[in-house]
Amino acid sequence: MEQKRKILTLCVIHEHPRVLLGMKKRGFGAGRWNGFGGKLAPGESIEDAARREVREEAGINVVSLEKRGIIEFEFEGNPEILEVHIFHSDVFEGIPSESEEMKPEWFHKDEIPFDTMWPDDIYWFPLFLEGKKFSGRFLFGKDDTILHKTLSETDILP
Ligand code: 8OG
Repeated sequence: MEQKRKILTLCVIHEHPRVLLGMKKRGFGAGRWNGFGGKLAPGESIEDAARREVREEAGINVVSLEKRGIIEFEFEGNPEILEVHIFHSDVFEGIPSESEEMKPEWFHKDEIPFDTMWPDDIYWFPLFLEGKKFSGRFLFGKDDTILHKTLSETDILP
């Protein structure tokens, strides 16, 4: 079966010791806290898409931006692969504000609401908060249960 790959961005603002997450109000992942991100616009680079999505969803401009991870997500019975590029930012301009898609809120790094986040986040967030780079793959089954996972630290990210 041919596998279709879709590239997505995800940016987490980490102003130590606090982390900015948004409650996703609609669409894929609604009802979950997450970083800010989404699909690339035609012709857009991955980094430009990451900046644009944070601006649109949280009303702020990221000044620093560092890629920290790439994770591939697959859903059983669906040939599509979601390739999510995860970015860290600790310098931004503006005040986070609610958008049609996201309601931003700060969380202390020890109080991240993993039970209302994607179930894979609990595995990679600690690496992210420690400043590590990582790559991995998660296969989800029914009700977003994790059927298979690989996750490892890496020095190089494309
Ligand atoms: O454009 P849209 O809102 O559908 O983009 C989906 C966002 O969700 C995008 O930022 C990537 C992100 N995302 C996934 N899967 C997962 C996941 O398993 N964990 C987290 N934290 N984010 C995810 O697509």
